[in-house]
Parts: sequence; C-alpha cells; structure tokens
Amino acid sequence: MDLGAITNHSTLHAKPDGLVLQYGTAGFRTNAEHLDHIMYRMGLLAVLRSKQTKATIGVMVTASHNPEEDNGVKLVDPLGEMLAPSWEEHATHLANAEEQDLQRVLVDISEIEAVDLQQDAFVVIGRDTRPSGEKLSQSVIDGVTVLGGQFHDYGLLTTPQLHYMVYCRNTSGRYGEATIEGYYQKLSKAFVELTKQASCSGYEYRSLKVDCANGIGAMKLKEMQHYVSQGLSVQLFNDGTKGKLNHLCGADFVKSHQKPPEGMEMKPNERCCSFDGDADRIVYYYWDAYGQFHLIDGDKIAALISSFLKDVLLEIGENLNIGVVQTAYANGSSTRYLEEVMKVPVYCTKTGVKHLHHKAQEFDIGVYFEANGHGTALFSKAVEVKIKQLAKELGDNKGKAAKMLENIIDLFNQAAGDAISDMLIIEAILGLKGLTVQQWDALYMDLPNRQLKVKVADRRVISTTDAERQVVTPPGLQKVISDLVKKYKFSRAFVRPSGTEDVVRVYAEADSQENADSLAHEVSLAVFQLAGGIGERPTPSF
Ligand code: NG1
Ligand code: ZN
Repeated sequence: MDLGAITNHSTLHAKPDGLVLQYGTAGFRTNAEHLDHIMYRMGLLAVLRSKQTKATIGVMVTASHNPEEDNGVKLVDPLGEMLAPSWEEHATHLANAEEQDLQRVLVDISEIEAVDLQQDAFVVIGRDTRPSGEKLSQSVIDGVTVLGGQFHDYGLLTTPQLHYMVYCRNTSGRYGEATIEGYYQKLSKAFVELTKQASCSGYEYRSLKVDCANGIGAMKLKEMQHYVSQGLSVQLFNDGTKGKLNHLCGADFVKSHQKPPEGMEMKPNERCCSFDGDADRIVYYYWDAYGQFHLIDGDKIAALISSFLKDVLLEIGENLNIGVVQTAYANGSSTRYLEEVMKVPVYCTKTGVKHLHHKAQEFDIGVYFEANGHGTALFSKAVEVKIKQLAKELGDNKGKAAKMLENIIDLFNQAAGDAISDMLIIEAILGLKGLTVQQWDALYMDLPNRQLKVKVADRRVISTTDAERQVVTPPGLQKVISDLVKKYKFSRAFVRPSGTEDVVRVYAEADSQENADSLAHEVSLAVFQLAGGIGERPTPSF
C-alpha cells in the first residue's frame, strides 16, 4: 500500500468534521453533499475486499427511493450479494476515521481480514441518474486507483444490473455476459420464449403502463423495449424528461401513500406498475370501475409467483421444496393465504434484502419479497441443473413445463431483486395463466394497514427481537404496544429503527383503515414518549 498517496488523495476528499455515518440496511445514504469522502473511502475498501475474495467487487452509487438531493453507496459482494457483515463494520470504521487515522484503519482491516496486498483487485462501478452521481463515482474511482485496483465504470445502471454484472464476472460468464447487451439478451430471450407459450396474448395482456419514478428505470426500459416488443408493449411515464426523481411518484410513494403516482394517465382496470429510483422495487396497481384504487404490493407478487411455481412443479412431477420469505411488513392476509390456502412454508426475517436473500438460499426454490416490492426467486444450482436436464428429456406436457421453468429460472435475476426482471416474470405469468390484474388482486384481500415515522433523539435506543416483531428496549414499550393492539380486531403492530433514515418506523394493521390509522397513531405516541421523541408530538395524519 502506498500510504503516502492514500493520504495525499484523501485530503482532496476530506471528511467534514464531526460527521458520523453508518453502513446501514442499504449502505451509506445521506445528502449528496456529505458523501465525497465516503465514496473515496469505499473505493479503497472495495479494493481490499476484492483482494481478499480474489474476485470482482461492485460499487453502486444510488440512494434508491430517497429524494434526488440524497445519494448513497453500497458494495456488492462476489455473487451479487450484499456486503458481508464484518465488512459492513469495516466500512463504518473507515467512513468515520479522522484524516490522521485513515492509514491505521486501512492497515487494521487488512490485518484482521488477512488481505494479501499483492493480489490484484478489480472493481465495477455503476450509478443511478442523480445529478450528484457522476462526480461521486469519480471519487470512488480515485479510491480504487490509489490502492492500485483496476476498474470498469459502467456509468448509468440500475442497481440490479450492477449486481448482475458482478455475478457474471465472477462466474466466468456462465451466468451471462457482463454487458448491458448481455443483460437484455438473457432476459429477453427467456421472456420471449415464455410468452410464445402463453394462450392469452391479446392487447390487454400485452400492454402495461410503467411509472419509472423519473429514474434510471426509464432509460433502461427504453433501451430494452425492442428486445421484448414481441411479447409486451410498455408505455413509460415519469421518464425523467420533466419531473424530479422519486417526487410524488415511484414504487415507494405509491406503496406508502397507497395512491397512484402523479403524471400517469390511468383508465379503469388498466394494469399499471411503478419502479423506484434505482429500479430494484416494483409494485402494481389499478383503478377499478368504481374509482377505487387497488395496490398489488410485493406480498401479492410473491403469492402470484409462488403459486405459479407450485403449479409448474406439480406438472413436472418433481417434489422440490419451495419456501417464501417475508419480513414483518408483510400483510397478515398474505402470510395467511400462503400458509393456509397455498400450503407453502413462510419465514419471516429482519428487514433488508440481505436477510431475505440469505434465508431463501436454504430452499430448492426460495421466493422472497419485501412488501415494498423488492424481491426475486432463487433456484439452487441442483434444481437448475435438474430442470435443464428434464427440459431436454421429457416429452409432452411435462417437457413443456420443464422448458417453461427453465426460462423462468433464466428470467429471474439470481443476484438481486430486480424491477425489470420481476416485471417481465409477472407479465409472462399473467399471460400464461390468463389472469387479469383484478383476478390477481383477488387472490386475497389485504388487511388495512398504515406505516408512520417518528423522530427520536437517538433511534438506537430501540432494539428488537423475533425478526423485529417485538421491542426489547426501551423497557415498557412492548407492553404498551401489546396493550394497544388488544384494543383492535385482526390487529398487529411493531416498531423498529430505520436502517436508512434517521427515524423510527411504526407499522400497524387492523380490521378497518380507520382502526389501522388509529392504532399506528397511538403506537407513534408511545414511541415518542418512551423512546425520546423530538420535535412535534405525532398528530393523527390520516
Ligand atoms: P429501512 O429504512 O431500514 O426501513 C428501507 C425499507 C427496507 C429496504 C431498505 C433499503 C421498508 C419498511 N423499509 O429500510 O425494506 O428496502 O429501505 O432500501 O420498506
Ligand atoms: Zn431501490
């Protein structure tokens, strides 16, 4: 390590005094003006991680669904996964080190992790469309090069596309070609094959309106459009030509406000969907003929996908285990439907896709989705091999089903939840099953729910257990929540500190919207009182 050069460059990316940031659920995220030193240092860290794993590491510059003024960065591990937990800690140390301690922290990390500094390093970089992204990527590159790492800057990419690139590069191209063209080819080939088998191919089944949150999804969907036009025609809204990123639009807005995005023309019963700012989340929705808005969130996407997979496996006659992984935010009705009607085992993990991804890997087929629309399905290597073989060997309907599953496996992004890939899967399934958006929505009825945020002086005073469904500290808070929950029917509530924002999140569901709102509000008050609320006391906002 050329420690002198590291320090010299570091002064060009000076850390603002007193700024402390933590590597959270989705890396570092804050106002873009405070991130330059973080980017440089994550460039350094990516090189160390690459040397240690002897593999390509990804660095994605994005703040996903957060406002345009924010930005963020996360590292992507060799198989497209989120950074290993011990390295998240190193990331936090490195990010918060004062200038004079930077060298020592780098040496410490190298020693603790037994990094062979002679090893080559390769880092790939991507960014979303935020105005701050280009300069911040450049700071990442500075960090990479000063430590002698090689890099490839992909420029504008969706987050899942960067995960895909990392995965391809570390599997010697077996998963796909590590180019944007390779990504389009792989997905569109599988999609077109699938839609050829669909019996329902009328206009209604082939057209979809997409709200791109004024983000990267718009650009990438435009590029991809002609590859899939045989099976799907998409109409893009909020494509970034006028509106602001994630402002009054996008998957997070639609999910949390439970209303359609601005800037989208919707007719009754038309199938519509929204991506988030970096295109790793997707939710569907429609207006019914009576003017009622229907949201189809990640839970219902998981229900559609797992029920389809179950049917296909039945057809093939293979007894493979399917598991569905959710978080505490999953609607209670979805869990009940999956367990009781579909009879698939359901597991609950902590929030953050890395936890869901990890759990999903335990099954032959693991379907995981956060309620907010972030998720995918994972297939074990053994299943993939078996299905490919069956697709070749079996004739008739079994062979057809195996072929179909082979395409489904290719279409799911195995490296990360991916709005584009999920959208194509969903569209293919609806076409294959001949389902309208209303029929899909009718699988079960969501329990009315509400999500709120509470500002507290230090959100770390809240600790939780049981996959975040129970509060441990501050003492007494759980008892209050449990007592409030008892006042309502079909109710449930929990609170947890956000990993991406300086707030405590409150979730409640109950038999009516009014009751869910009122329970959420009462729980917010309890958090405010018992967990050191700051600013104004929460007022009923709905
Ligand atoms: P936090 O801020 O930790 O709640 C949010 C989402 C997560 C995940 C991350 C990463 C909710 C309730 N939380 O995390 O599911 O997507 O952002 O973007 O949706
Ligand atoms: Zn996102």
